[in-house]
Amino acid sequence: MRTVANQDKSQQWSSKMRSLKAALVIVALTALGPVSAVSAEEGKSLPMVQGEIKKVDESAGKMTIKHAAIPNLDMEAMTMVFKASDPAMLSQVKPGDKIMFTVDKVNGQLTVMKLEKAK
Ligand SMILES: [Cu+2]
Repeated sequence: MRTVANQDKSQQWSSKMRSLKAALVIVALTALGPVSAVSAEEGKSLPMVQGEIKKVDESAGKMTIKHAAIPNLDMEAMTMVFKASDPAMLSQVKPGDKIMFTVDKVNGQLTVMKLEKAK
């Protein structure tokens, strides 16, 4: 009797371990999923930069921004023109708006990659 009971317990135990392992695999896959999605979307993580919109030129697809230092471009604070990576950005802002944005060099042009209004 005793032996049978012990065998039962060990079978239960190993089946618990199996489901635990399965759960861990699922957790690991779930954790990896969003990370790879983000890196595929953004390519690389760019630092957010503070700025203020000075001018919006929708026909040229550009905007003038008074910006803080841009670490990834090794650039000091100044006012300059940037290309918009998405034309929709230009209709979201107007001169005087305080923004947070990221910049990268795309085909040799300094381009706003991400833009959001600062709160
Ligand atoms: Cu600049």
